[in-house]
Amino acid sequence: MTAGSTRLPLTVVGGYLGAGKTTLVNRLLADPRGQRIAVLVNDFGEIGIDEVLIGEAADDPSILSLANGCVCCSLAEGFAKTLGKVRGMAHRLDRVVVEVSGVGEPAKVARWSRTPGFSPDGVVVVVDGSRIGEQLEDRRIGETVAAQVADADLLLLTRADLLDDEALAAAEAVLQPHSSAPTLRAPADPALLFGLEPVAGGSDADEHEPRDSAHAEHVSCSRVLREPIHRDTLDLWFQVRPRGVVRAKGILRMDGSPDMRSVVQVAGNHTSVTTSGAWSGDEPGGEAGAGAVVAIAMPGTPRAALVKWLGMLDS
Ligand SMILES: Nc1nc2c(ncn2[C@@H]2O[C@H](COP(=O)(O)OP(=O)(O)OP(=O)(O)O)[C@@H](O)[C@H]2O)c(=O)[nH]1
Ligand SMILES: [Mg+2]
Ligand SMILES: [Zn+2]
Repeated sequence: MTAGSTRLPLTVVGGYLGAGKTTLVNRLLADPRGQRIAVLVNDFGEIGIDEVLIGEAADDPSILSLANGCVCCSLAEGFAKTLGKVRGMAHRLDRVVVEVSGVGEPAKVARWSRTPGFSPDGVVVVVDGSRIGEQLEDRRIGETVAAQVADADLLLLTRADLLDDEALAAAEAVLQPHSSAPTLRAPADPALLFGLEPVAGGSDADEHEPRDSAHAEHVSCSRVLREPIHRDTLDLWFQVRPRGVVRAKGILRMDGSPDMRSVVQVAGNHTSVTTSGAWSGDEPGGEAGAGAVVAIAMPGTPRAALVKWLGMLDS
């Protein structure tokens, strides 16, 4: 950066639903090496879950949330406004990280880093090593996932902890035809991932006209809960996930520990319930409620199936 310049490096973090983008951003915020970081998080579902989960990781990061749509298309205007806000805060920031929605096109978002006040700092695409093979072959989402991978300056392979060497090598091999970007295995040192110069030398994103066929149209649905949930209900709920559901997440109260924040995650076949601090009343769903859950499914999934599935949590 030249002296007196106030251009903020902007890093884009993309990758398919549930790949591990927020986990990566949180790791950076937990160890920011003295950098002051603003995070713009684009949650595809109607209710912003990630903004709460990111808020946990750091003392006072600047988190700006963009929920209910995708910044690469339907929310582009809202994103431009939010970037304007960030520009106004530039004097107290060192870097901006944008988590793109799990369906979005990272390169489209990276174009904004060439607007006044910002400088491009690369596109990191997070890939779930346990699912990438099947995702690339899926006729509904394969193109979306391949386009994301092709946008990467650097690829981060997650769930490496769950895979043996053979499976990891297989995941790296299926990525090869789609990208020549270097691939790191998670967890990777955030310093390697942020502070990147774009490999493409800066002109790449400008040369491409926006793809007119946007990414696959995923179906999403959310539900605010009124009562704390029983663990058995949740386990059953995991089991009866309708076909097509790729992602669900929520922050809610369990009846065994109603004063705690329970975080529910479904990413493909991986499910988890963890606790994350005390219930504050500021969680999605409002003070009187018991939290909220968002579900996202493949294009073509009947929304009614999601409505019914989420309804199980609140009956
Ligand atoms: N075992 C394992 N789990 C991971 C890894 N990375 C992420 N996860 C888990 O995967 C789930 C989804 O992770 P997130 O970081 O929320 O994924 P995301 O890409 O931000 O998801 P969306 O924003 O909804 O698209 C969480 O339960 C994480 O704890 C990893 O490297 N290994
Ligand atoms: Mg996320
Ligand atoms: Zn989009």
